[in-house]
Amino acid sequence: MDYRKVNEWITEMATLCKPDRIHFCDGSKEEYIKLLEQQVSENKAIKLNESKRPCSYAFFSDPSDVARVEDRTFISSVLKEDAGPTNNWIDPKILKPKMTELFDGSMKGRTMFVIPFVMGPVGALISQYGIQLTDSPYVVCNMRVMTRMGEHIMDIIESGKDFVPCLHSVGYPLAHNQKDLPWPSAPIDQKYIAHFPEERLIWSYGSGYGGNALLGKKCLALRIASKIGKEEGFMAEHMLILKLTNPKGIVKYILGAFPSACGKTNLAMLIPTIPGWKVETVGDDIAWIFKKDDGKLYAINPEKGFFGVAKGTSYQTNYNAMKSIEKNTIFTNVAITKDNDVYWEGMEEAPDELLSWKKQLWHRGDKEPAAHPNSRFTVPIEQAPNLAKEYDDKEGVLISAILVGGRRATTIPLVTEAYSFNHGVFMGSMMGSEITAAAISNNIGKVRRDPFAMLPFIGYHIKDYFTHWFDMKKGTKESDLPKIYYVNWFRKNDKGDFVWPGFGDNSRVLKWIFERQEGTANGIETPLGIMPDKDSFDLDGLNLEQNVLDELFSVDKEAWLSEVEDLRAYYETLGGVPKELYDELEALKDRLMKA
Ligand code: O2Y
Ligand code: MN
Repeated sequence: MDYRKVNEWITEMATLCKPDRIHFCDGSKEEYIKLLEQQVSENKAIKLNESKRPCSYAFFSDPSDVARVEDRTFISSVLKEDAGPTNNWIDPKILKPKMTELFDGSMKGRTMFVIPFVMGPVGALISQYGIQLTDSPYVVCNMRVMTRMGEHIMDIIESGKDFVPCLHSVGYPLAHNQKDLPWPSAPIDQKYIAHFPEERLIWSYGSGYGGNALLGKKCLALRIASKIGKEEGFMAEHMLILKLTNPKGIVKYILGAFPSACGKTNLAMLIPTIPGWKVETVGDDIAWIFKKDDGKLYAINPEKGFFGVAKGTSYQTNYNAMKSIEKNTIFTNVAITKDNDVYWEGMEEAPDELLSWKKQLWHRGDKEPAAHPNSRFTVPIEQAPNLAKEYDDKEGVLISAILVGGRRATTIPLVTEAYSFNHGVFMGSMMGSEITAAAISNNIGKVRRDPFAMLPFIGYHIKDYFTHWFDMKKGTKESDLPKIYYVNWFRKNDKGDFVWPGFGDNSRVLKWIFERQEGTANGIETPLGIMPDKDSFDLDGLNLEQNVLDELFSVDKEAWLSEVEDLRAYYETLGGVPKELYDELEALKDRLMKA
Protein backbone atom coordinates (compact mmCIF):
# COMPACT_ATOMS: atom_id res chain seq x y z
CA MET A 1 0.00 0.00 0.00
CA ASP A 2 1.14 3.51 -0.80
CA TYR A 3 2.63 5.29 2.26
CA ARG A 4 0.56 8.41 1.49
CA LYS A 5 -2.46 6.30 2.36
CA VAL A 6 -1.21 5.47 5.91
CA ASN A 7 -3.43 7.90 7.75
CA GLU A 8 -6.34 7.33 5.42
CA TRP A 9 -6.15 3.57 6.06
CA ILE A 10 -5.81 3.93 9.84
CA THR A 11 -8.77 6.31 9.92
CA GLU A 12 -10.85 3.99 7.73
CA MET A 13 -10.09 0.95 9.90
CA ALA A 14 -10.75 2.91 13.11
CA THR A 15 -14.07 4.07 11.71
CA LEU A 16 -14.93 0.43 11.01
CA CYS A 17 -13.68 -1.13 14.26
CA LYS A 18 -14.83 1.76 16.50
CA PRO A 19 -12.23 1.57 19.26
CA ASP A 20 -12.68 3.90 22.26
CA ARG A 21 -9.17 5.25 21.72
CA ILE A 22 -6.13 4.93 19.43
CA HIS A 23 -2.57 4.53 20.67
CA PHE A 24 0.38 5.00 18.30
CA CYS A 25 3.12 2.70 19.62
CA ASP A 26 6.54 4.27 20.00
CA GLY A 27 8.23 0.91 20.64
CA SER A 28 9.97 2.08 23.82
CA LYS A 29 10.76 -0.12 26.81
CA GLU A 30 8.64 2.23 28.99
CA GLU A 31 5.61 1.64 26.78
CA TYR A 32 6.23 -2.13 26.85
CA ILE A 33 6.46 -2.28 30.66
CA LYS A 34 3.46 0.02 31.07
CA LEU A 35 1.32 -2.24 28.87
CA LEU A 36 2.46 -5.37 30.70
CA GLU A 37 1.80 -3.83 34.13
CA GLN A 38 -1.60 -2.63 32.98
CA GLN A 39 -2.49 -6.18 31.98
CA VAL A 40 -1.32 -7.44 35.38
CA SER A 41 -3.60 -4.91 37.06
CA GLU A 42 -6.50 -6.12 34.89
CA ASN A 43 -5.90 -9.77 35.90
CA LYS A 44 -4.75 -10.69 32.36
CA ALA A 45 -1.18 -11.55 33.30
CA ILE A 46 0.99 -12.19 36.30
CA LYS A 47 4.38 -10.73 37.01
CA LEU A 48 6.89 -13.46 37.82
CA ASN A 49 9.22 -13.50 40.80
CA GLU A 50 11.52 -10.51 40.18
CA SER A 51 14.51 -12.05 41.94
CA LYS A 52 14.22 -15.36 40.04
CA ARG A 53 13.00 -14.18 36.63
CA PRO A 54 13.46 -10.40 36.31
CA CYS A 55 11.07 -8.40 34.18
CA SER A 56 9.11 -11.46 33.08
CA TYR A 57 5.38 -12.06 32.78
CA ALA A 58 3.02 -14.97 32.25
CA PHE A 59 -0.23 -14.99 30.27
CA PHE A 60 -2.87 -17.73 30.12
CA SER A 61 -4.99 -18.02 27.02
CA ASP A 62 -8.56 -19.17 26.76
CA PRO A 63 -8.53 -23.00 26.34
CA SER A 64 -10.20 -22.52 22.95
CA ASP A 65 -7.37 -20.30 21.69
CA VAL A 66 -4.09 -22.18 22.13
CA ALA A 67 -2.46 -22.57 18.70
CA ARG A 68 -2.44 -21.61 15.05
CA VAL A 69 -5.75 -22.54 13.45
CA GLU A 70 -4.92 -23.95 10.03
CA ASP A 71 -8.55 -24.80 9.26
CA ARG A 72 -9.45 -21.13 9.74
CA THR A 73 -6.47 -19.79 7.75
CA PHE A 74 -7.25 -18.61 4.22
CA ILE A 75 -5.38 -17.54 1.11
CA SER A 76 -8.04 -15.34 -0.41
CA SER A 77 -6.58 -14.85 -3.87
CA VAL A 78 -8.83 -13.52 -6.62
CA LEU A 79 -8.71 -16.91 -8.38
CA LYS A 80 -9.02 -20.21 -6.48
CA GLU A 81 -6.42 -21.71 -8.82
CA ASP A 82 -3.83 -19.23 -7.50
CA ALA A 83 -4.19 -20.55 -3.93
CA GLY A 84 -3.71 -24.11 -5.15
CA PRO A 85 -4.88 -27.38 -3.63
CA THR A 86 -3.05 -27.05 -0.30
CA ASN A 87 -4.61 -23.79 0.94
CA ASN A 88 -8.10 -22.98 2.21
CA TRP A 89 -9.60 -20.51 -0.20
CA ILE A 90 -12.58 -18.16 -0.05
CA ASP A 91 -13.41 -15.71 -2.80
CA PRO A 92 -12.31 -12.26 -1.52
CA LYS A 93 -15.64 -10.94 -2.82
CA ILE A 94 -17.27 -13.12 -0.15
CA LEU A 95 -14.63 -13.01 2.58
CA LYS A 96 -14.10 -9.24 2.58
CA PRO A 97 -17.77 -8.36 3.26
CA LYS A 98 -18.04 -11.21 5.79
CA MET A 99 -14.99 -10.00 7.72
CA THR A 100 -15.99 -6.35 7.36
CA GLU A 101 -19.19 -7.27 9.19
CA LEU A 102 -17.16 -8.97 11.93
CA PHE A 103 -14.71 -6.07 12.26
CA ASP A 104 -17.59 -3.57 12.41
CA GLY A 105 -17.54 -2.36 16.04
CA SER A 106 -15.17 -5.18 17.06
CA MET A 107 -12.90 -2.83 19.07
CA LYS A 108 -15.68 -1.11 21.06
CA GLY A 109 -14.59 -0.54 24.65
CA ARG A 110 -10.96 -1.15 23.69
CA THR A 111 -7.86 0.68 22.49
CA MET A 112 -6.68 0.27 18.93
CA PHE A 113 -2.88 0.07 18.92
CA VAL A 114 -0.94 1.12 15.82
CA ILE A 115 2.26 -0.94 15.49
CA PRO A 116 4.71 0.09 12.76
CA PHE A 117 7.22 -2.74 12.24
CA VAL A 118 9.69 -4.18 9.80
CA MET A 119 10.53 -7.80 9.10
CA GLY A 120 14.26 -7.94 8.41
CA PRO A 121 17.08 -5.56 9.32
CA VAL A 122 16.36 -1.92 8.55
CA GLY A 123 17.87 -1.15 5.15
CA ALA A 124 18.09 -4.75 3.89
CA LEU A 125 17.07 -4.98 0.25
CA ILE A 126 14.21 -7.43 0.86
CA SER A 127 13.02 -6.25 4.31
CA GLN A 128 9.24 -5.84 4.42
CA TYR A 129 7.52 -3.06 6.31
CA GLY A 130 4.14 -3.46 7.96
CA ILE A 131 1.65 -1.69 10.18
CA GLN A 132 -0.46 -3.85 12.45
CA LEU A 133 -3.62 -2.43 13.98
CA THR A 134 -4.69 -4.51 16.96
CA ASP A 135 -6.91 -4.33 20.03
CA SER A 136 -4.64 -6.71 21.98
CA PRO A 137 -1.97 -5.21 24.27
CA TYR A 138 -0.53 -8.77 24.57
CA VAL A 139 0.06 -8.69 20.81
CA VAL A 140 1.75 -5.27 21.04
CA CYS A 141 4.21 -6.58 23.67
CA ASN A 142 4.96 -9.75 21.68
CA MET A 143 5.39 -7.82 18.42
CA ARG A 144 7.91 -5.56 20.17
CA VAL A 145 9.99 -8.63 21.01
CA MET A 146 9.56 -10.47 17.71
CA THR A 147 9.99 -7.59 15.24
CA ARG A 148 11.83 -4.32 14.86
CA MET A 149 9.03 -1.96 15.79
CA GLY A 150 8.36 1.60 16.83
CA GLU A 151 8.32 5.27 15.86
CA HIS A 152 11.51 5.03 13.79
CA ILE A 153 9.78 2.49 11.53
CA MET A 154 6.76 4.78 11.10
CA ASP A 155 9.21 7.52 10.03
CA ILE A 156 10.62 5.19 7.36
CA ILE A 157 7.15 4.22 6.13
CA GLU A 158 6.11 7.87 6.04
CA SER A 159 9.22 8.72 4.06
CA GLY A 160 7.93 6.57 1.23
CA LYS A 161 8.26 2.82 1.90
CA ASP A 162 5.48 0.51 0.88
CA PHE A 163 3.99 -1.43 3.77
CA VAL A 164 1.74 -4.40 4.36
CA PRO A 165 -1.43 -3.34 6.18
CA CYS A 166 -2.31 -5.86 8.91
CA LEU A 167 -5.65 -5.59 10.72
CA HIS A 168 -6.22 -7.68 13.84
CA SER A 169 -8.96 -7.91 16.40
CA VAL A 170 -9.52 -10.49 19.13
CA GLY A 171 -13.21 -10.25 18.21
CA TYR A 172 -14.64 -9.48 21.63
CA PRO A 173 -16.06 -5.95 21.76
CA LEU A 174 -17.07 -4.61 25.15
CA ALA A 175 -20.43 -3.03 25.83
CA HIS A 176 -20.53 -0.01 28.16
CA ASN A 177 -19.29 -1.13 31.62
CA GLN A 178 -18.95 -4.76 30.46
CA LYS A 179 -16.19 -6.60 32.33
CA ASP A 180 -13.45 -7.94 30.08
CA LEU A 181 -12.28 -11.56 30.02
CA PRO A 182 -8.67 -12.42 30.99
CA TRP A 183 -8.14 -13.66 27.38
CA PRO A 184 -10.84 -12.32 25.04
CA SER A 185 -11.32 -14.14 21.73
CA ALA A 186 -14.09 -15.26 19.37
CA PRO A 187 -15.59 -18.74 18.86
CA ILE A 188 -13.72 -20.99 16.44
CA ASP A 189 -16.25 -20.63 13.60
CA GLN A 190 -15.80 -16.86 13.73
CA LYS A 191 -12.01 -16.97 13.59
CA TYR A 192 -10.53 -15.94 10.23
CA ILE A 193 -6.82 -15.63 9.53
CA ALA A 194 -7.05 -14.15 6.05
CA HIS A 195 -4.41 -13.24 3.48
CA PHE A 196 -5.20 -11.23 0.36
CA PRO A 197 -2.03 -11.82 -1.68
CA GLU A 198 -2.79 -9.55 -4.63
CA GLU A 199 -3.33 -6.62 -2.27
CA ARG A 200 -0.55 -7.73 0.11
CA LEU A 201 -3.07 -7.39 2.90
CA ILE A 202 -3.65 -9.37 6.12
CA TRP A 203 -6.88 -9.48 8.14
CA SER A 204 -7.01 -11.59 11.27
CA TYR A 205 -10.11 -11.88 13.42
CA GLY A 206 -11.03 -13.80 16.55
CA SER A 207 -7.76 -15.17 17.97
CA GLY A 208 -5.18 -13.54 20.24
CA TYR A 209 -2.68 -16.39 20.02
CA GLY A 210 0.75 -16.70 18.41
CA GLY A 211 0.83 -17.21 14.68
CA ASN A 212 -2.82 -16.14 14.36
CA ALA A 213 -2.24 -12.77 15.99
CA LEU A 214 1.44 -11.73 15.76
CA LEU A 215 0.93 -10.90 12.12
CA GLY A 216 4.58 -10.18 11.32
CA LYS A 217 5.51 -13.83 11.80
CA LYS A 218 3.70 -16.56 9.86
CA CYS A 219 1.21 -14.28 8.06
CA LEU A 220 3.64 -11.67 6.74
CA ALA A 221 7.12 -13.22 6.95
CA LEU A 222 5.97 -16.50 5.40
CA ARG A 223 2.60 -16.44 3.60
CA ILE A 224 2.59 -12.90 2.17
CA ALA A 225 6.39 -12.73 1.84
CA SER A 226 6.44 -16.05 -0.05
CA LYS A 227 4.14 -14.45 -2.65
CA ILE A 228 6.16 -11.22 -2.73
CA GLY A 229 9.31 -13.36 -3.09
CA LYS A 230 7.81 -15.24 -6.03
CA GLU A 231 7.14 -11.92 -7.75
CA GLU A 232 10.40 -10.21 -6.77
CA GLY A 233 12.90 -13.08 -6.91
CA PHE A 234 13.52 -14.15 -3.31
CA MET A 235 12.23 -16.99 -1.13
CA ALA A 236 10.55 -16.79 2.28
CA GLU A 237 11.31 -20.10 3.95
CA HIS A 238 10.44 -21.92 7.17
CA MET A 239 14.09 -22.44 8.07
CA LEU A 240 16.57 -21.89 10.88
CA ILE A 241 19.92 -20.23 10.15
CA LEU A 242 23.01 -21.30 12.06
CA LYS A 243 26.64 -20.25 11.92
CA LEU A 244 29.11 -23.10 12.21
CA THR A 245 32.76 -22.45 13.04
CA ASN A 246 35.40 -25.18 12.88
CA PRO A 247 38.44 -25.40 15.20
CA LYS A 248 40.52 -23.43 12.65
CA GLY A 249 38.03 -20.54 12.79
CA ILE A 250 36.56 -21.14 9.34
CA VAL A 251 32.87 -20.19 9.20
CA LYS A 252 29.93 -21.57 7.21
CA TYR A 253 26.23 -20.77 7.39
CA ILE A 254 23.71 -23.59 7.26
CA LEU A 255 19.92 -23.38 6.90
CA GLY A 256 17.49 -26.06 8.06
CA ALA A 257 13.87 -26.74 7.09
CA PHE A 258 12.04 -28.90 9.60
CA PRO A 259 8.32 -29.11 10.38
CA SER A 260 7.06 -27.80 13.73
CA ALA A 261 8.06 -30.06 16.67
CA CYS A 262 11.22 -31.42 15.02
CA GLY A 263 13.66 -29.42 17.17
CA LYS A 264 14.46 -26.41 14.95
CA THR A 265 15.14 -24.14 17.93
CA ASN A 266 17.29 -26.86 19.55
CA LEU A 267 19.39 -27.25 16.39
CA ALA A 268 19.78 -23.48 15.96
CA MET A 269 21.06 -23.26 19.55
CA LEU A 270 23.03 -26.50 19.63
CA ILE A 271 26.14 -26.94 21.77
CA PRO A 272 28.45 -29.32 19.88
CA THR A 273 29.77 -32.44 21.63
CA ILE A 274 32.82 -32.43 19.35
CA PRO A 275 35.74 -30.37 20.64
CA GLY A 276 36.61 -27.05 19.03
CA TRP A 277 33.39 -26.62 17.03
CA LYS A 278 30.98 -23.79 17.65
CA VAL A 279 27.34 -23.19 16.67
CA GLU A 280 25.88 -19.69 16.82
CA THR A 281 22.29 -18.71 16.11
CA VAL A 282 21.23 -16.37 13.32
CA GLY A 283 17.57 -17.44 13.40
CA ASP A 284 15.41 -20.30 14.62
CA ASP A 285 12.29 -20.26 12.43
CA ILE A 286 12.29 -18.17 9.26
CA ALA A 287 14.91 -17.46 6.59
CA TRP A 288 14.55 -15.25 3.55
CA ILE A 289 16.82 -16.40 0.75
CA PHE A 290 18.00 -13.99 -1.95
CA LYS A 291 20.57 -13.80 -4.70
CA LYS A 292 23.29 -11.18 -4.91
CA ASP A 293 25.20 -9.90 -7.92
CA ASP A 294 27.82 -12.64 -7.42
CA GLY A 295 25.05 -15.16 -8.28
CA LYS A 296 25.25 -16.78 -4.84
CA LEU A 297 22.42 -17.31 -2.36
CA TYR A 298 22.31 -15.40 0.93
CA ALA A 299 19.89 -15.42 3.86
CA ILE A 300 18.51 -13.05 6.47
CA ASN A 301 16.39 -13.79 9.50
CA PRO A 302 13.38 -11.42 9.28
CA GLU A 303 12.62 -11.83 12.99
CA LYS A 304 14.17 -10.28 16.09
CA GLY A 305 13.00 -12.72 18.76
CA PHE A 306 12.14 -16.31 19.53
CA PHE A 307 8.57 -17.54 20.02
CA GLY A 308 9.74 -20.94 21.20
CA VAL A 309 7.92 -23.99 22.53
CA ALA A 310 8.47 -24.21 26.27
CA LYS A 311 7.46 -27.85 26.73
CA GLY A 312 10.51 -30.13 26.68
CA THR A 313 12.99 -27.25 26.96
CA SER A 314 15.51 -27.80 29.77
CA TYR A 315 19.11 -26.98 30.62
CA GLN A 316 19.91 -30.48 29.27
CA THR A 317 17.99 -30.32 25.98
CA ASN A 318 18.60 -26.64 25.15
CA TYR A 319 20.94 -24.82 27.52
CA ASN A 320 21.13 -21.70 25.36
CA ALA A 321 17.34 -21.36 25.21
CA MET A 322 17.10 -21.73 29.00
CA LYS A 323 19.79 -19.04 29.46
CA SER A 324 17.94 -16.79 26.97
CA ILE A 325 14.72 -16.88 29.00
CA GLU A 326 16.18 -16.16 32.43
CA LYS A 327 14.86 -12.57 32.20
CA ASN A 328 12.78 -10.16 30.07
CA THR A 329 10.55 -12.96 28.83
CA ILE A 330 6.83 -13.27 28.14
CA PHE A 331 5.52 -16.77 28.87
CA THR A 332 2.21 -18.06 27.55
CA ASN A 333 0.32 -21.09 28.92
CA VAL A 334 3.10 -22.34 31.20
CA ALA A 335 2.46 -23.51 34.77
CA ILE A 336 3.41 -21.37 37.78
CA THR A 337 5.34 -22.55 40.83
CA LYS A 338 4.57 -21.63 44.45
CA ASP A 339 7.35 -19.05 44.37
CA ASN A 340 5.96 -17.46 41.23
CA ASP A 341 8.33 -18.91 38.69
CA VAL A 342 7.57 -20.97 35.57
CA TYR A 343 7.36 -24.71 35.01
CA TRP A 344 6.54 -27.01 32.09
CA GLU A 345 6.78 -30.72 31.42
CA GLY A 346 10.33 -31.68 30.50
CA MET A 347 11.97 -28.74 32.30
CA GLU A 348 12.90 -30.66 35.46
CA GLU A 349 11.18 -32.85 38.03
CA ALA A 350 7.73 -31.44 38.71
CA PRO A 351 7.16 -29.79 42.09
CA ASP A 352 4.40 -31.24 44.29
CA GLU A 353 2.02 -28.43 43.54
CA LEU A 354 1.60 -25.89 40.76
CA LEU A 355 -0.89 -23.50 39.28
CA SER A 356 -1.65 -25.05 35.88
CA TRP A 357 -1.93 -23.07 32.64
CA LYS A 358 -5.70 -23.28 33.21
CA LYS A 359 -5.08 -21.42 36.50
CA GLN A 360 -6.20 -24.44 38.50
CA LEU A 361 -4.39 -26.12 41.37
CA TRP A 362 -2.29 -28.97 39.96
CA HIS A 363 -0.62 -31.86 41.83
CA ARG A 364 2.26 -34.06 40.70
CA GLY A 365 0.76 -37.22 39.22
CA ASP A 366 -2.31 -35.43 37.84
CA LYS A 367 -3.32 -36.80 34.46
CA GLU A 368 -3.45 -33.50 32.61
CA PRO A 369 -0.18 -31.67 31.93
CA ALA A 370 0.51 -28.60 34.07
CA ALA A 371 1.68 -26.55 31.08
CA HIS A 372 -0.05 -26.60 27.70
CA PRO A 373 1.91 -28.68 25.12
CA ASN A 374 2.04 -25.54 22.92
CA SER A 375 3.15 -23.29 25.80
CA ARG A 376 5.56 -20.61 24.61
CA PHE A 377 8.27 -18.16 25.56
CA THR A 378 8.74 -14.87 23.72
CA VAL A 379 12.21 -13.48 24.12
CA PRO A 380 14.49 -10.97 22.33
CA ILE A 381 17.06 -12.69 20.11
CA GLU A 382 19.81 -10.57 21.73
CA GLN A 383 19.39 -12.64 24.89
CA ALA A 384 20.68 -15.82 23.22
CA PRO A 385 24.16 -16.44 24.69
CA ASN A 386 25.24 -17.97 21.37
CA LEU A 387 23.86 -15.20 19.15
CA ALA A 388 25.79 -14.72 15.91
CA LYS A 389 26.70 -11.08 15.34
CA GLU A 390 25.38 -11.38 11.76
CA TYR A 391 21.75 -11.71 12.97
CA ASP A 392 21.22 -7.99 12.25
CA ASP A 393 23.41 -7.74 9.15
CA LYS A 394 21.44 -6.32 6.25
CA GLU A 395 23.86 -8.00 3.84
CA GLY A 396 22.72 -11.45 5.04
CA VAL A 397 24.91 -14.54 5.28
CA LEU A 398 26.22 -16.72 2.44
CA ILE A 399 24.42 -20.08 2.45
CA SER A 400 26.73 -23.10 2.27
CA ALA A 401 24.19 -25.84 2.90
CA ILE A 402 20.48 -26.40 3.43
CA LEU A 403 19.20 -29.26 5.59
CA VAL A 404 15.75 -30.70 5.03
CA GLY A 405 14.17 -33.33 7.22
CA GLY A 406 11.23 -34.63 9.16
CA ARG A 407 10.41 -37.19 11.80
CA ARG A 408 10.82 -40.62 10.22
CA ALA A 409 11.20 -43.80 12.31
CA THR A 410 12.26 -45.87 9.29
CA THR A 411 13.53 -45.60 5.71
CA ILE A 412 15.34 -42.22 5.81
CA PRO A 413 19.06 -42.40 6.70
CA LEU A 414 20.78 -40.08 9.19
CA VAL A 415 22.24 -37.86 6.44
CA THR A 416 22.28 -37.92 2.64
CA GLU A 417 23.84 -35.31 0.36
CA ALA A 418 21.93 -34.46 -2.81
CA TYR A 419 23.71 -35.12 -6.11
CA SER A 420 22.62 -31.72 -7.45
CA PHE A 421 20.49 -28.67 -6.59
CA ASN A 422 17.55 -30.24 -8.47
CA HIS A 423 17.98 -33.45 -6.49
CA GLY A 424 18.02 -31.34 -3.30
CA VAL A 425 14.77 -29.59 -4.23
CA PHE A 426 13.34 -33.07 -4.85
CA MET A 427 14.45 -34.05 -1.34
CA GLY A 428 12.69 -30.97 0.04
CA SER A 429 9.53 -31.87 -1.89
CA MET A 430 9.39 -35.31 -0.27
CA MET A 431 9.83 -34.10 3.31
CA GLY A 432 7.35 -35.39 5.81
CA SER A 433 6.76 -37.01 9.14
CA GLU A 434 5.03 -40.22 10.17
CA ILE A 435 1.56 -39.71 11.58
CA THR A 436 1.49 -40.62 15.26
CA ALA A 437 -1.74 -39.10 16.62
CA ALA A 438 -4.26 -41.63 17.85
CA ALA A 439 -7.12 -39.47 16.59
CA ILE A 440 -6.20 -40.34 13.03
CA SER A 441 -5.39 -43.95 13.83
CA ASN A 442 -6.25 -45.24 10.34
CA ASN A 443 -3.27 -43.34 9.07
CA ILE A 444 -0.75 -44.15 11.81
CA GLY A 445 2.64 -44.83 10.26
CA LYS A 446 1.69 -43.15 6.96
CA VAL A 447 3.77 -40.18 5.93
CA ARG A 448 2.21 -36.74 6.04
CA ARG A 449 4.13 -34.80 3.39
CA ASP A 450 5.20 -31.28 4.24
CA PRO A 451 7.45 -29.99 1.44
CA PHE A 452 10.21 -27.80 2.91
CA ALA A 453 7.99 -27.58 6.05
CA MET A 454 6.09 -24.92 4.10
CA LEU A 455 2.72 -26.62 3.62
CA PRO A 456 0.81 -24.27 5.97
CA PHE A 457 2.82 -21.24 4.87
CA ILE A 458 2.96 -21.08 1.05
CA GLY A 459 0.86 -18.08 0.04
CA TYR A 460 0.20 -19.33 -3.50
CA HIS A 461 -0.01 -22.51 -5.61
CA ILE A 462 2.43 -25.18 -4.40
CA LYS A 463 3.31 -26.13 -7.98
CA ASP A 464 4.50 -22.56 -8.63
CA TYR A 465 6.40 -22.74 -5.34
CA PHE A 466 8.44 -25.70 -6.62
CA THR A 467 9.01 -23.85 -9.91
CA HIS A 468 10.28 -20.88 -7.91
CA TRP A 469 12.93 -23.11 -6.29
CA PHE A 470 14.18 -24.08 -9.75
CA ASP A 471 14.03 -20.43 -10.88
CA MET A 472 16.36 -19.48 -8.02
CA LYS A 473 19.21 -21.41 -9.60
CA LYS A 474 18.94 -19.74 -13.01
CA GLY A 475 22.13 -17.94 -13.95
CA THR A 476 24.13 -19.49 -11.09
CA LYS A 477 26.81 -22.18 -11.49
CA GLU A 478 25.90 -25.46 -9.72
CA SER A 479 29.10 -25.12 -7.65
CA ASP A 480 27.94 -21.71 -6.35
CA LEU A 481 24.61 -23.07 -5.13
CA PRO A 482 24.16 -24.39 -1.58
CA LYS A 483 24.35 -28.18 -1.21
CA ILE A 484 21.17 -29.76 0.08
CA TYR A 485 21.12 -32.57 2.68
CA TYR A 486 18.29 -34.80 3.84
CA VAL A 487 18.71 -35.50 7.57
CA ASN A 488 16.70 -37.65 9.96
CA TRP A 489 17.46 -37.54 13.69
CA PHE A 490 14.46 -39.71 14.54
CA ARG A 491 15.21 -43.20 13.22
CA LYS A 492 14.07 -45.97 15.59
CA ASN A 493 15.06 -49.62 16.06
CA ASP A 494 12.74 -52.66 16.23
CA LYS A 495 12.13 -51.94 19.90
CA GLY A 496 10.97 -48.42 19.13
CA ASP A 497 14.03 -46.70 20.65
CA PHE A 498 15.76 -43.80 18.89
CA VAL A 499 19.05 -45.05 17.43
CA TRP A 500 20.77 -41.67 17.08
CA PRO A 501 21.44 -39.65 20.27
CA GLY A 502 20.56 -36.33 18.59
CA PHE A 503 20.88 -32.94 20.33
CA GLY A 504 24.59 -31.93 20.70
CA ASP A 505 25.68 -35.01 18.76
CA ASN A 506 23.96 -33.64 15.66
CA SER A 507 27.13 -31.53 15.44
CA ARG A 508 28.82 -34.67 14.06
CA VAL A 509 26.50 -34.48 11.05
CA LEU A 510 27.11 -30.72 10.75
CA LYS A 511 30.86 -31.38 10.82
CA TRP A 512 30.65 -33.87 7.94
CA ILE A 513 28.54 -31.42 5.93
CA PHE A 514 31.01 -28.60 6.66
CA GLU A 515 33.95 -30.77 5.61
CA ARG A 516 32.16 -31.86 2.43
CA GLN A 517 32.05 -28.17 1.47
CA GLU A 518 35.74 -27.84 2.29
CA GLY A 519 36.46 -30.93 0.19
CA THR A 520 38.05 -32.74 3.11
CA ALA A 521 35.37 -35.38 3.87
CA ASN A 522 34.62 -38.39 1.73
CA GLY A 523 31.26 -39.72 0.78
CA ILE A 524 29.86 -42.90 -0.70
CA GLU A 525 27.48 -42.82 -3.63
CA THR A 526 24.21 -44.63 -2.88
CA PRO A 527 20.90 -44.72 -4.77
CA LEU A 528 19.59 -42.05 -2.39
CA GLY A 529 22.53 -39.66 -2.58
CA ILE A 530 25.95 -39.36 -0.97
CA MET A 531 26.38 -40.73 2.55
CA PRO A 532 29.39 -40.38 4.86
CA ASP A 533 32.37 -42.59 4.37
CA LYS A 534 33.06 -44.25 7.75
CA ASP A 535 36.51 -42.66 8.01
CA SER A 536 35.08 -39.20 7.41
CA PHE A 537 32.29 -39.34 9.99
CA ASP A 538 33.43 -38.30 13.47
CA LEU A 539 32.11 -40.75 16.06
CA ASP A 540 34.90 -40.21 18.61
CA GLY A 541 33.59 -40.52 22.14
CA LEU A 542 30.26 -41.93 20.97
CA ASN A 543 29.72 -45.51 21.91
CA LEU A 544 27.75 -46.55 18.84
CA GLU A 545 27.70 -50.24 17.95
CA GLN A 546 28.50 -51.12 14.33
CA ASN A 547 25.00 -52.52 13.78
CA VAL A 548 23.47 -49.21 14.92
CA LEU A 549 25.65 -47.34 12.48
CA ASP A 550 24.68 -49.75 9.71
CA GLU A 551 21.03 -49.16 10.55
CA LEU A 552 21.44 -45.36 10.47
CA PHE A 553 22.78 -45.53 6.92
CA SER A 554 20.92 -48.53 5.56
CA VAL A 555 18.93 -48.31 2.32
CA ASP A 556 15.88 -50.58 2.27
CA LYS A 557 15.30 -50.99 -1.45
CA GLU A 558 11.72 -52.26 -1.16
CA ALA A 559 10.77 -49.50 1.29
CA TRP A 560 12.26 -46.91 -1.05
CA LEU A 561 10.52 -48.26 -4.12
CA SER A 562 7.29 -47.97 -2.21
CA GLU A 563 8.29 -44.44 -1.09
CA VAL A 564 8.76 -43.52 -4.77
CA GLU A 565 5.22 -44.62 -5.60
CA ASP A 566 3.80 -42.91 -2.51
CA LEU A 567 5.53 -39.71 -3.57
CA ARG A 568 4.27 -40.03 -7.14
CA ALA A 569 0.74 -40.35 -5.75
CA TYR A 570 1.35 -37.32 -3.53
CA TYR A 571 2.47 -35.26 -6.51
CA GLU A 572 -0.80 -36.17 -8.23
CA THR A 573 -2.81 -34.86 -5.25
CA LEU A 574 -1.12 -31.51 -5.96
CA GLY A 575 -2.35 -31.60 -9.54
CA GLY A 576 1.13 -32.48 -10.79
CA VAL A 577 4.51 -30.88 -10.16
CA PRO A 578 7.27 -29.41 -12.36
CA LYS A 579 9.04 -31.80 -14.74
CA GLU A 580 12.31 -31.48 -12.81
CA LEU A 581 10.71 -33.29 -9.85
CA TYR A 582 9.36 -36.13 -12.01
CA ASP A 583 12.83 -36.45 -13.58
CA GLU A 584 14.37 -36.78 -10.11
CA LEU A 585 11.71 -39.32 -9.12
CA GLU A 586 12.56 -41.47 -12.16
CA ALA A 587 16.30 -41.05 -11.58
CA LEU A 588 15.89 -42.26 -7.99
CA LYS A 589 13.84 -45.24 -9.15
CA ASP A 590 16.49 -46.12 -11.74
CA ARG A 591 19.28 -45.95 -9.17
CA LEU A 592 17.28 -48.16 -6.80
CA MET A 593 16.53 -50.72 -9.54
CA LYS A 594 20.22 -50.92 -10.41
CA ALA A 595 21.32 -51.34 -6.78
O1 O2Y B 1 0.77 -22.05 17.63
C1 O2Y B 1 1.27 -20.98 17.34
O2 O2Y B 1 0.60 -19.97 17.14
C2 O2Y B 1 2.71 -20.85 17.18
S1 O2Y B 1 3.27 -21.76 15.84
C3 O2Y B 1 4.97 -21.48 15.71
C4 O2Y B 1 5.60 -20.61 16.56
C5 O2Y B 1 6.96 -20.39 16.44
C6 O2Y B 1 7.62 -21.03 15.45
N1 O2Y B 1 7.01 -21.87 14.60
C7 O2Y B 1 5.71 -22.13 14.73
C8 O2Y B 1 5.13 -23.11 13.73
O3 O2Y B 1 4.00 -23.54 13.82
O4 O2Y B 1 5.86 -23.47 12.81
MN1 MN C 1 7.77 -22.47 12.70
